Amino acid sequence: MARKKIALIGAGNIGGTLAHLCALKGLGDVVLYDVVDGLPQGKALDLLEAGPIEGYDVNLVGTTSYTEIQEADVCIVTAGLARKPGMSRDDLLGINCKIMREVSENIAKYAPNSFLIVITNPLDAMVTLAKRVTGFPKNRVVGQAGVLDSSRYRTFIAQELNVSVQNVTAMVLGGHGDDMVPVRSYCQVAGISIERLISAERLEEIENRVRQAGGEIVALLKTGSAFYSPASAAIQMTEAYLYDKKHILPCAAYLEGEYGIEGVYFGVPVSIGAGGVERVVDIALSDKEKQEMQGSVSHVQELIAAMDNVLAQSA
Ligand code: TXD
Repeated sequence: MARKKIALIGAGNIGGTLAHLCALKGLGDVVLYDVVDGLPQGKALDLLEAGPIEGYDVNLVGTTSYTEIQEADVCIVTAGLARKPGMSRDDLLGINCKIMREVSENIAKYAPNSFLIVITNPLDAMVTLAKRVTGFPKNRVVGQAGVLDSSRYRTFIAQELNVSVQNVTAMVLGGHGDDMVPVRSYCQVAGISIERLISAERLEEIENRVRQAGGEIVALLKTGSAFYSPASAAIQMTEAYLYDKKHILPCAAYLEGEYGIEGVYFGVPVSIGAGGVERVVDIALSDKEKQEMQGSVSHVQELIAAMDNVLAQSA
């Protein structure tokens, strides 16, 4: 059977880490694309030369030409600017809109049957634009944010209780902004409700740290944003698709009435398998969580309106 082909659009910090993980896990042949000549070629060659040591046989190609992504099975987009200290994700809207439009046109042209995962910020707007421009059905366009935000929640809970991260299940839903929704009622440690283990006040502090966790890393790095963990998150989604896992993961999915939300991309639990986003999983939320979801949807809708303005001005 031929190896799968994974196209990584953007060969920066996340793109390079994605390529490394794809190779280490043997997910398929990798094409790294970027507009900066030399960057994708250099990273691909470097990774290829690690192959004999790590024992992977996958091929890695770096390119500035979209023809190389021809017939890719999966496209993961990280092309665009990343945050610097003092910037919100929404500040990236203007510049990343233009980049996402160009990237999406080329994906539609060269990899029309691919499963498309968007990572570029502001995530909820960028994934919306990718769906519009590619014209792909909603099951083949998904945004990565919730897997990462949930992993941050799980990390902090595991640290707090000094237990294995593998014992902690948690979900963060909603938009990928500071008003994201850590769903406390579904957070468990070895099946035990988190509310039995940590006080409400302390949980509030931990959840606030989750909401600010992206900014915490930006403030430390000073020149960019998190990249190891966002890459791991997108790879988990890629594996769910390639191995038809039906893995339930929190992702930005296009909603048509689910959770009472119509016509926007929003972070909800979905099942990912060979059909892409195969279904949205409906979970009962507390009144407080429902209210927080509403607040977060309003923010996403404002972001989309701002994006439409930017697009109208540049048309
Ligand atoms: O969970 C999440 N969704 C995120 C998203 C978590 C962390 C960071 N997130 C966002 O991902 C971040 O705000 C950025 O918008 C993207 C990519 O982050 P990364 O850290 O990889 O940024 P880099 O290192 O700056 O890499 C971006 C690359 C860089 O090499 C540029 O040359 C390239 O994008 N770029 C392009 N590639 C292709 N096509 C075009 N037009 C283009 N323009 C820039």
